[in-house]
Amino acid sequence: MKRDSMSKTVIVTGGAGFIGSNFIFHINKTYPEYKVICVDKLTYAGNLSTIESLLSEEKFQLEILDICNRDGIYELFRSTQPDIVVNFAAESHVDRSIDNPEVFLETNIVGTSVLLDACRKYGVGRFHQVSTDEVYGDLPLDRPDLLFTEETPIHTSSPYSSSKAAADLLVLSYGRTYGLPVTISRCSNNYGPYHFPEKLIPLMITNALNNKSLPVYGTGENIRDWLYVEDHCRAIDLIIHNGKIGEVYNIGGNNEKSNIEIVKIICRALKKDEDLIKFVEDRKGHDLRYAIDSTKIMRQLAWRPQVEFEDGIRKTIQWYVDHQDWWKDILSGEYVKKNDWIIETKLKMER
Ligand code: NAD
Ligand code: TDX
Repeated sequence: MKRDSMSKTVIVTGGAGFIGSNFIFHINKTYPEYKVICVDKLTYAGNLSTIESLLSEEKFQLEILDICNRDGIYELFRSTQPDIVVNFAAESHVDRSIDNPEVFLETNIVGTSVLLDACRKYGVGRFHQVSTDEVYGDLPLDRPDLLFTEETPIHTSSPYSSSKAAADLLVLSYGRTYGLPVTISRCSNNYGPYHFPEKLIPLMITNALNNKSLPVYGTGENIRDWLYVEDHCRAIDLIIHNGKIGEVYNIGGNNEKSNIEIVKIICRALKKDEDLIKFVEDRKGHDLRYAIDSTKIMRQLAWRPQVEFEDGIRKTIQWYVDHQDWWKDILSGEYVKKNDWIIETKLKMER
């Protein structure tokens, strides 16, 4: 990867969550001269123990802040003058959006608009929106020839995907109307370390390790295109440094698997009986299949997924076996107390 010798200040929102934390580790390793400011509200999905090792680093700053807090965000941008903003902060779980859409509209749409306004006001050089393949809706199961391209019309199914699509449209409109230097990436399903155990892969691994049942929605035939989280992080790195302003980039693993296949792979790897699998009521509006055509980012930015699914899923399962404290603290709710403790001790001492 081409290294940019100039030091930059990068704001990463949602950095205490799954992909945001992996992205901060990636930037920290690849560009040690960069200053990273993690902005996170610490919703149920934010976990400071994930990024605890960074808190004592000189080039890392943590701001416990809601992206919807306009005054707070403006003050942060004024005082730190970021070069690049990468927006991961979001409500990200489809099932929660079906139960309670409102907070999705607040964070995913209003929050994004606050960040865009801050970028305008303080002349930020690049705003990158981390979006999702779910904005394209779904594809039929019996047409493997069809893939989402960047030209596929937006056609959302859930309150979550609708809120992400609305944010994408806002981002593009700020590019056109105000000339804001924006880019968007739309990625397929990620997996890897620090994935919150409400999502399919970590839920199945942690339930299997606890000998609990494995709830598969509907028939389990729905298909997702899985990408190892580090490959997603490398793609975003390439886009923020070399991507064309105003462009949308699809990112996918070219690795389609049905949900039931995934669950059986996990059972085999952990030597658990498939009797643990329980078919349960289907998700409302359940998207059938996602499949991404990544030709554009491969051609323009020479990105390729580097982690084969067999390796990635083996590493991921092993990570959950080796880091039981991390996810058991989440299941027990202890991580919320640990967040408070880290804020009280480490964060206050740093200041
Ligand atoms: P996550 O739920 O694990 O993390 C979200 C983080 O955002 C948490 O740390 C949370 O505390 C923080 N946050 C939520 N609301 C906030 C607010 N109002 N202000 C500040 N911080 C707030 O999510 P993830 O899976 O890491 O997803 C990150 C981004 O990537 C999201 O924008 C999501 O839409 C997108 N995405 C995810 C996937 C995937 O497979 N997980 C795939 C494609 C795109
Ligand atoms: O218990 C479950 N049983 C089950 O069968 C859960 C939690 C999920 N599923 C199914 C639903 C989906 O078909 O597994 C598939 C994956 O579900 P999730 O892990 O909830 O992911 P998905 O809905 O595909 O959305 C994910 O990818 C796109 C992320 O959560 C989004 O943030 C991202 O935009």
